[in-house]
Amino acid sequence: MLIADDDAINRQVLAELLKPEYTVLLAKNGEQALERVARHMPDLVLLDVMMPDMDGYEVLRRLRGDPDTAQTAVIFISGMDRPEDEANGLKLGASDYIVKPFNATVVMARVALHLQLVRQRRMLERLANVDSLTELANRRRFDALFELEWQRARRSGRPLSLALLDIDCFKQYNDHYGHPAGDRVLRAVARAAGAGLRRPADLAARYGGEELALLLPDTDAAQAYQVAENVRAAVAALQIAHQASSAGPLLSVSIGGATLDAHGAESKAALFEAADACLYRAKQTGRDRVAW
Ligand code: GH3
Ligand code: MG
Ligand code: MG
Ligand code: MG
Repeated sequence: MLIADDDAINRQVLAELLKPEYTVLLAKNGEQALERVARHMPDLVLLDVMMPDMDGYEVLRRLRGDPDTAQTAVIFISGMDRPEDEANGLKLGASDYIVKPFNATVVMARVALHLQLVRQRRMLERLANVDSLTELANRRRFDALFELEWQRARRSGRPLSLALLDIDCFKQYNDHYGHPAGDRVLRAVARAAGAGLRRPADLAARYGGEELALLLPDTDAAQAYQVAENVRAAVAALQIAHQASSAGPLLSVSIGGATLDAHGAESKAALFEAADACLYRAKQTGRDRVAW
């Protein structure tokens, strides 16, 4: 956690209290607090209100204004002890407000409580956005990011590529090797898809049962085709036996993709349908291939 206070004694007292249990970073002014939060992403910030140059309110406002730190838990710790001050701090988005001089036991208890809330929020976010079988982004997360990237691509005129992957003859795989073995294959394919992505903004998601979606912002058709082909080849290289397959002796995937070009007029749904039509074509023309 980060302790931000312009008073050296306050910093020291709080640090000595918290250090036995937590990793503690210190900041002696608002600028330093913002810089350390951005760099270390602490779970919790204990933030003094009255500081020269940039006060705690302004620090909190800036943290909330940056998407990376908008969720960071902040507890004000201040000598301003009027109820209005406390209410105002909470209204600005602080998680809690502790009045100085503080009671050490109460500070410890509140810090522990807020860190537990942080952990719970992270767990909820994970449950809402991550597919538990494959650990990839789930359908909900995909839909949200597809909308976001679609809007972004329309604004910027940059290309946006979408690829849909479907495991070949997977029903036969389940029938022959059993559902638990099928689940293991699904996980292996998901890992291969995730490993095939090249940029932080690229997303691999589990779209449906054994269908994955690759969302590739700022990626033109030629580049995206290459990513899809790498993923297809990576799955083939796993050399998973599929004796019951009508497509070949090894497990394979088919991938269909489409690209929104600069200022293209298509809708989001049309981009998806175009990728889906290419997936259908990849299946029709023999599977284990990419169609764009
Ligand atoms: P195709 O090559 O045409 O895609 O043939 P397919 O047999 O793969 O056909 P389809 O894509 O329609 O079949 C989906 C199969 O995927 C059926 C279903 O049992 C299986 N499946 C979907 N989700 C899961 C899962 O979570 N685990 C396992 N083991 N199987 C799944
Ligand atoms: Mg102060
Ligand atoms: Mg399918
Ligand atoms: Mg399939």
